[in-house]
Parts: sequence; structure tokens; C-alpha cells
Amino acid sequence: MPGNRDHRSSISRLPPVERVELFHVRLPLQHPFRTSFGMESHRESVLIRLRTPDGDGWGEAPVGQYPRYTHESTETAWYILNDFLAPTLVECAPRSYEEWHDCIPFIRGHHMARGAVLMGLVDLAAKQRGELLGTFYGAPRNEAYAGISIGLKEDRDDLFDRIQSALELGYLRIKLKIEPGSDIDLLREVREAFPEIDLMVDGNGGYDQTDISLLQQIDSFDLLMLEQPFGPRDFTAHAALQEKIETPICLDESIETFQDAQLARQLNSCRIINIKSPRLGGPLHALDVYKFCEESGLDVFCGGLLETGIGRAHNVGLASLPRFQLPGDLSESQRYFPEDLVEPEFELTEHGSIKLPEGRSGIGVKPVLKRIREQSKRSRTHK
Ligand code: OSB
Ligand code: MG
Repeated sequence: MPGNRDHRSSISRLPPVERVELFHVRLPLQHPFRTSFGMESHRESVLIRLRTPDGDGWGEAPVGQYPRYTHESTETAWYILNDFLAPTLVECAPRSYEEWHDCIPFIRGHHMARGAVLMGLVDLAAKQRGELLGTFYGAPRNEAYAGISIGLKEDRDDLFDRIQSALELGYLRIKLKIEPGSDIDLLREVREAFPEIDLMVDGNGGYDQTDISLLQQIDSFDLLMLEQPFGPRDFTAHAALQEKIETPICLDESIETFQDAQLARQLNSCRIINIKSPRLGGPLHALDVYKFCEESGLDVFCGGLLETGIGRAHNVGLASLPRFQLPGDLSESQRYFPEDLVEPEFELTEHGSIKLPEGRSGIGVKPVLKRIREQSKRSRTHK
């Protein structure tokens, strides 16, 4: 367990939820983000606000408009939250995690929708204790190391400029997306231009097992890790590759449940697990996987899903835990959006980290309702 607190029982003495508000937001991205599964120029997300007599709890399902990263999308998250979870929350008004667990209707999958509710409950619980999320989770520091994830680019000069400016801003490491046809030669050029930088790559499942011999060349580029080259369910191809390379494999899309982490460990499919709390069903499940990695000697990495400041705050709180030594996909608000939905916006510290604002509690940042309403395609209140 992180710190010395049982993370489920610490979700207790919650104020009663009186209203639940949902917002389906759509924000333009500063830079279109292309991965091996497609391009995004806007980010869509579903936000949840739990209103109580003692203040608000906030969560986010950073699903995206299309079911590409997982099966979830704004449409499915809206459906699960609006038809099932929000009405149940109002009716049940849980005072603890246990009570919520007892009321929640059985729903298979849909981790991001469910995770948004848990984020809201964790935010409320941390606020009740007057603690920032990191402290609430038992982290000795309220700060996470920051890296940047750069999408696929056609133009080399463009990419080199993005890398150069990220380094100048103080990011501690660079992650590049790769796909078949844009990998080994690309890395050779990047390494020539930037021989010393901390570098990692992410295939987002764009390869298959016939690419194993190609991917073996990855060891010559001194990478911190190779993330998810093969499809989500392909634990055996990852294991076959990991046996042949020194570069640690990190699994992202593969790890939807605690059991997936166990399977990856058992088969030696990876050395690092990308912990994204939304994909795992929320912060408590992310903490379960964190603890498992601690016990079984796997490293952890905090990934991101182009979240608004609300989901980002939840990620920063989690990534403050001490096993998160690799800089995560946690960047400044300005890197993602012309205008974020929270105040203050996230900025890099002098030593390349991201923090929640001191002297506050829970997510620390304040969601700006006016901006959220302006950016909402739809919203709904349950009471
Ligand atoms: O693979 O980590 C990924 C964004 C959308 C879907 C998948 C991924 C990503 C990112 C975003 O890499 C990283 C970030 O939020 O900074
Ligand atoms: Mg990834």
C-alpha cells in the first residue's frame, strides 16, 4: 500500500452528494495529436461534478470522441454516467467507498466512466481531510516529474523544433510516437540531433509479431522504454520481444485490470506498467496496480490521456507517489490547450516538475464553471 493508509477505507465520512452535474466538453488542442491509431485536433471528455453541502468533488472520463484508445468514447461514457452512475449516486448519496460499492449497478467494463465517479469521491474525501491528493495517497512530496509526449509528425524539422523547445522549457524527457515506417530511421535522426536526451517511444499497438526482428533494433538508441508496440491483448508477443531486447517494454493499452498486470508479470511481457487511472477504473484501482508493481518489482510510469486540468490534477496527485521515478506524461496546460478549464493552469516548475497548488486540498485547482459551460456540447444535472 502506498504510504500507510488503506486507500479504500480512507474514502469515508463523505458529505452527502445532493446533485451530480455532467459536462461533455470539447476543447481545441494546441497541436493536433497523431498516434498510430489516428489524429485528434480536439479533445473531448466527460466531466463530473459531485455537489455536496461541504463543496464539490470533480472527476473526468478522458475518453476522446472515438473508441480508439479503448472501447470507450464520449458517447459511451455519457451513456454510462448519465443513465446509470449519476442517478445512482444521487439516490444512494454514499458516505464511504463501501457504500458506493454496494449501490453501484453491475456494469462490465467502461472503466473511464466509472473512474470519473471514483475521482470525484476521492477529491471529496481528500478535501474533507484538508489534504492535497498526493498527501492523501501517502506521498511524501506533492510534485510529479514531467515529460512530454509528441505525436507523429510528417515534417522532421517540425519535430526537431518541438523537441528542442520542450527541452528549453525544462521537460525532463521526450516521448515520441512511432508506427511502422516511422521508427528506426526516425530514431537514428533524432539520436544524431539529440544524443544525450532522455528518450522513450510509444507504438500504441501499431505493430504485430512479424515486426519482432525490426523492433530488436530498438536497443541501439538507448531508450528509457518502448511502450505498447503490439495490440492490447498480445501479451505473448510482448513477452517474446522483451526476451530479445534490453530496452524495457512498458504496457499501456494492455493493462485494463489488476489481473492484466498480474498476467504481464507472470509472462514477463514488460518491465514497466503505464498506470493511467481512468483506464483502470479510477484512482483506487490505480493504487492497487501501483502496490502490485511495488511488491513484484515492476517499475511504474504515469501516462496521460490529454486530460483537461481536472483529470491532470488527479494524475499529478497519483504521480507524486515515490515509485513514479520516470517523468510521466504530465505537461503544462498550455502544451495541450489554448485555455485550460482550471485555475491556476498547470505550469512547469524550475526543475521540470508539475505540482498541485499548495495550501489547498483535493485536486487543488479550481474548475472554472464559466469556461466549462462555454466548452460544453451538452450538460445535465441529476438531483
Ligand atoms: O498512448 O499514452 C498514450 C493520448 C491519447 C491516447 C493514448 C496516449 C496518449 C498520450 C497522451 O500519449 C500523453 C499526454 O497526455 O501527455
Ligand atoms: Mg501509450
